[in-house]
Amino acid sequence: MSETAGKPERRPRVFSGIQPSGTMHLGNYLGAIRNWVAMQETHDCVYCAVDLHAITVRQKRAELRRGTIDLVNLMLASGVDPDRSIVIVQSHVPQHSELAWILNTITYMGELRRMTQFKDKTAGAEGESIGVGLFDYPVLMAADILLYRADAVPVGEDQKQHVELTRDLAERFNNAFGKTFVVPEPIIRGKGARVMSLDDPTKKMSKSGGSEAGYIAIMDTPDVIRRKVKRAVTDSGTEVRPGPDKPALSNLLDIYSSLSGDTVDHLVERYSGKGYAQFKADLGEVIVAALEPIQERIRELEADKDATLKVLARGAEMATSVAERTMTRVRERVGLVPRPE
Ligand code: ATP
Ligand code: LTN
Repeated sequence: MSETAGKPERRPRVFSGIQPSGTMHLGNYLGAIRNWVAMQETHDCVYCAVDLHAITVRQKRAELRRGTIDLVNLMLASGVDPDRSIVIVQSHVPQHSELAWILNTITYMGELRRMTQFKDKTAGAEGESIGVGLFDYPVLMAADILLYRADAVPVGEDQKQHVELTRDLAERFNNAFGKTFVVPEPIIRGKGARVMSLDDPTKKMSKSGGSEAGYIAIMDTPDVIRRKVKRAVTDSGTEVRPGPDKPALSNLLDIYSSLSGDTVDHLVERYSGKGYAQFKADLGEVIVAALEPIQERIRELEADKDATLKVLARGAEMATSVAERTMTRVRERVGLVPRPE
């Protein structure tokens, strides 16, 4: 920790989460986890598998359990370092749910009704059968962030509205009850922020929508990866270049550039006159090479289940101590009688 005039400088805090609700893919890695790893250099970070968010959509018990551990293993294998960052499962720290309840009391129905994710997820469904958890999802997310007094929240574009609601709730609480929460900023990264589907470059690469051909799963074998890239849709013409008339190539070039570190301009030059086939063959190898060490590390973690559980036990302990400090203050501000010792 750096020191200024003898006083330890507080590094800005980060909180982010991913739902353990399906197969993790290259979009999750490039759009989220890789940035999480980088942010450890400059921030104190809390990274969370948000299982309570995942159950706003019905999950199968065994799959949720497995998916939660898989997600934590992916974080660790990608370089999230539990000696520097706090790694937790959301349900292990019950203060998340407690704060969500209190924030519910200052949240307006109208605000939640306006959330585009809620509108998207319930499009076409009858109001009678829409789960309250889905409606309340953003309030739990606000609780996640505010509990740790996070300054910054790295998220994809789709989550910006939820971080804005979090800011509004923090300010509303502070105004009503006295300064308690830090008002957090969203961090939306440009490159890799939106990896598009391989079979439809107008849609984001996604585990829930679309077919398996559209995404590269983190654990896809080299052969599957090569095949998916080879079959990825391309645009008309033969030139390897980005552009509004080339959504598929723009996406493939972005993926290549994000993983290899080459600039897109440099790649365009390298593949000038070479055609799509050569470019795709090379891109397949770039993805295989990038995922290989992560897959290897995941296999090691899977072989030593206790190691992951130890990380989570330590994470929950550290997180609880920060979260409980915030909650003590919140309960006091609201006027809840402290539990007698
Ligand atoms: P789904 O596929 O069901 O829509 P998801 O893959 O978006 O879900 P989330 O848990 O909602 O999964 O997102 C986890 C993180 O990964 C978020 O920060 C999100 O912005 C990021 N992310 C997901 N898909 C992509 C993508 N295609 N490109 C870039 N980032 C993505
Ligand atoms: N809603 C987010 C996941 C999430 C999150 C958070 C992200 C839950 N709590 C707190 C950042 C901070 C998503 O769907 N990607």
